[in-house]
Parts: sequence; structure tokens; C-alpha cells
Amino acid sequence: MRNDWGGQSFPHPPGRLPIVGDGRGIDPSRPLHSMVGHAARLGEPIFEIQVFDQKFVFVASAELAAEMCDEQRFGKSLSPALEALRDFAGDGLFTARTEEPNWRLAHDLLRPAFTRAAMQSYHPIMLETLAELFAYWERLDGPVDVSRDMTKLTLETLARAALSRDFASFEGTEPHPFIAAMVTALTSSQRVATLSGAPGSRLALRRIRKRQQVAQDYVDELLDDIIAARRAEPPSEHDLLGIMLSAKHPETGEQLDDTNIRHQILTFLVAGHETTSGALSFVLYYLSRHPEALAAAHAEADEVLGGDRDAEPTFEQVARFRHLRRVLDEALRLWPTAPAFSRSPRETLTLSTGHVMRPQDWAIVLLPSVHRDQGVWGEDAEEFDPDRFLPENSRGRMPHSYKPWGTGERSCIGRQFAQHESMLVLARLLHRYEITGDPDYQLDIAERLTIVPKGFELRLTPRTPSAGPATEPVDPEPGTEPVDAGGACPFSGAQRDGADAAR
Ligand code: MNH
Repeated sequence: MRNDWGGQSFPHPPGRLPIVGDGRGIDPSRPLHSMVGHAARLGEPIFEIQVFDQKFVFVASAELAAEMCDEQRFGKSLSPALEALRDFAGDGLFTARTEEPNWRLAHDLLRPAFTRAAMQSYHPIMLETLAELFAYWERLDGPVDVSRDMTKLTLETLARAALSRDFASFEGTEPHPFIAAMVTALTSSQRVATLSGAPGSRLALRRIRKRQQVAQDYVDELLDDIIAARRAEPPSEHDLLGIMLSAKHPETGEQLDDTNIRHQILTFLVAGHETTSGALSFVLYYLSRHPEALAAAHAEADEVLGGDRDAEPTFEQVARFRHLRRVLDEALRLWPTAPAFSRSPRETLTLSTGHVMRPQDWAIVLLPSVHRDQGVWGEDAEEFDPDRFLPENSRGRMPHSYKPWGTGERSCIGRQFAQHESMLVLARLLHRYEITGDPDYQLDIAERLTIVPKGFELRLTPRTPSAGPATEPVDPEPGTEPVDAGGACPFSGAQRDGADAAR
């Protein structure tokens, strides 16, 4: 048994079979949903799933997740899914082991590409790409597929900010072939990870690996051409690629080699575009279902941007979209688009549950479950309520109970990038358009390494912003806001009860 925890066992779903283990209880196209469902039914802080000779241990409570977020005692480990992704992204930042020299080197060298100053240089690129999305929408008829178009936008933005390359994402409705290849490589690495323990899977594995190889060769060649072309130009640190090619470590003078640079580019494209696109799509989904949160977002956009629907936020204005920021935080609470990360202890230790955990053991922190822990988020934890993130409601919340960006030194390096881009996109979109969802749409989530809403469409109609400074405060006083109409939210149970949510 791999990851056997020295023979210790944990609660597991009923109906375990010999050999296949708990495999029957996992929907192969929706493994995350299956795990979140098991977590909710078991109600345990930690549980296990066995599939053939692989044991997976999941952390579902905020308290145990917090314990494992203690950087003194725990660090990142690579789950089988990340291990498999190394075929594709090698020792790039996301899939590197912390002990590998390339992790620290790349972390130190690439930090400057994510400072506030760097964000200022990406700001005009983000705005320009967004304007192209609006122009593309204006050429389309009918409702837009939200995840499809947010993916176009975030990939294009990243390609331009990181590589100064145009991927022509808005030339048609089809995604760039690079995306198709990347998705093939990603889904294959996930399937390899789930299949590799299964007896009789050799043929299937070989077929998948072959498809993966074709996709990967295409992607590698495209990236190697981009790197070679840039090497031929005079050095310039105006984008991420430029920094990767010329930055030297201040103490050792070390640089990244070309293979590692290719791994880093792939990492940034993979880690950076679908996570952000999913976050934007979930935000738009929730806003389309919560009229009061939507109205507040429209009002905030008008207050900051005024009466001209073509107005673009300045860099400094982005910080003023406070309500919108809470909406993003709340969407990432319910559906953290990078939904899990793995942890191992630095030395053998005993968990608060009494289990002994050794450095070779790993556990997967299941974020959607941690983020819905009623002990932290209240009885209405399943409900969308951005006011949970008002300062007065956040005070005193358990540390490490909200982890959509991961934790510690291996947390998301692109967080500011994603947050800045998301705020710009949402602010401009809601300033410019009325959004209408199909009331019959049932939230359906596509799972890869990340999660994105599937088949979610919005009808966009031009909106006339109200001019001048708003006369009413955008943030209602706690306790005076209108009560959520409820019902429409697929996770709704009880009515929410206002400001008590955080306690
Ligand atoms: Mn991002 C790591 C979530 C956007 C690049 N990211 C992580 C981790 C989470 C995460 C969680 C930690 C994973 C782990 O512990 O195994 N990231 C997100 C989310 C968004 C996001 C929810 C958007 C929303 N990420 C971005 C963007 C970029 C990016 C945008 C790049 C421009 N993320 C990374 C990289 C890492 C990472 C690189 C790995 C960092 C490291 O380990 O040093």
C-alpha cells in the first residue's frame, strides 16, 4: 500500500471492497465532488480512501488543516496528481520539491516579477486584453459561455504579460490549439495518476501516455521556439520571460537554464490561467444568483468609475472595489479553484487526532470542506454571503481557516496578479453590462487539476452607469442590508443570519 501511514487506518466510506477498495464511491469524472461528498457524510476531521494499492488521506476540518499549515512542523508534499504533472512541468515552481535547488533559485529570481511595481507594468496589458474581450463579445450574438471566454481572457493576459506574445484568443470562439494541447496533457497526467495503481491498466496507460506525449511535444516545441526567439533579442526584463532569461541570483550569480525556463513558463500558464478563469466564472455565477450582491457591485463600479461605460480603472482605483473583493473572496471560499494541497511533516509527530505522521506520509487538505467547516463559518457555511469578509466579521476568525492561495513558502506566487486582474475584469464588466443568467441553470463543475463552472451562460446587455459620486454608501451598515432572497442558491439550506456568520 502506498502512503500507508505505517498501517494506521482512518474512517472511510462504507462499502469497501477487496482489491478495488473505495474506488466504487468515486466518480472518475468528478473525484473532487466525490471526496467533498464523502467528507460531508463522514463528518470526520480526517478520513481515508483506498483505491487499489494507493491510500489517500484527506483533511476536512479547519482545525486539523490549521495544524498542517504550521510551517515549522509541516511542508508541501507532492500528491500523485502533482507527481504525474512533473512529466509536463518538471521542476517548475508548482511541481518542484522544496529541497530541489531549482525551487529556491526560481522562487528568489521570480519574486521581482510579482511585486507591486511589476503589477503596475501589467496593468495596461490587462486593460488592453480586456478591451479585446469586450470587442469580441460585441461581435457575438446571444449569451456567452462564461468559462470559455474567461479562459480566453486569462490565458491571453498571461501570455502577453509573461511572454509578450499574442495568442490571438479572440479571433474565433475556439480556444488556441495550445490550450487544447495543454488540457490534454493535464487530463492525461491526472488519469495516469488515478490508473497507475490499477491491475490490468498497462494498455490503457500506454495509450494515455502516447496521447500525452503528442500534446507535450507540441507544447514543448512552441515554447522552445519562443525562448530561442527571445534569446536572439537584446536582453530586457520587461516581462516574466525577460526576467527568467537574464536575472542572476544576487548572491550566487546563478541563472535558470533553458529547460527549467520552459518548465516555468508551462507552470505559469497552467497554474495561472484556469485558476483565475474559474474564480471569475464562479463570481459571475454567484452574482447572477444574488441580486443584492450584484446591485452593490454595480453601485460600487459606478461610484469608482463614474458615468462613462468606457472608463478604465487606474492602478490605484483597483483597491477601491472593496465589495467586489469580498465577492471574490467568498466565491473562492465556496469553490477554491485550486481545491486541494498536500502536506507532510518535517519530522515524525503525533497529530491532535492521535495519529502518528512520518515525513513520508502525506495528507490532502480538502479546501471546499475546510472552507465550509461550520465551526468556523457558522451554520450557513454553504451559503454565499460576501459580508463574511467585512472586517468586523473577519476579526477573530480561526487562523488558516481560509486557504484558497495555499500556505507558507509554497503558497501562490501569482496571487497579486490574479487578484489585480480579477478586480479589473469584474469592475469593468459590471460597469459596462447587465448580466442575466438562465434561472434554470444548475451549477455544474468541470474538474481537472482546477475546477471551473461548466455550461454556465450569461446574457450581457449594455448598461448605462449612473454618473457622479454615489449618494448612498456602497457598504450597507451591518444588520441593515436586505435579507437574501435565498432559494436560487444551489447550496442554500437555512436562511443566513446576518453578521453572526463569522463567529
Ligand atoms: Mn497559484 C501555487 C491557487 C493564480 C502561479 N496557487 C498555488 C497554490 C494554490 C494556488 C492553492 C499552492 C499549491 C500547493 O500548495 O500545492 N493560484 C491559485 C488560485 C489562483 C492562482 C486560486 C487564481 C484565482 N497562480 C495564479 C497565477 C499564477 C500562479 C495567476 C501565475 C501568474 N501558483 C502559481 C505558482 C505556484 C502557485 C507558480 C507555485 C508556487 C511555489 O510553490 O513556489
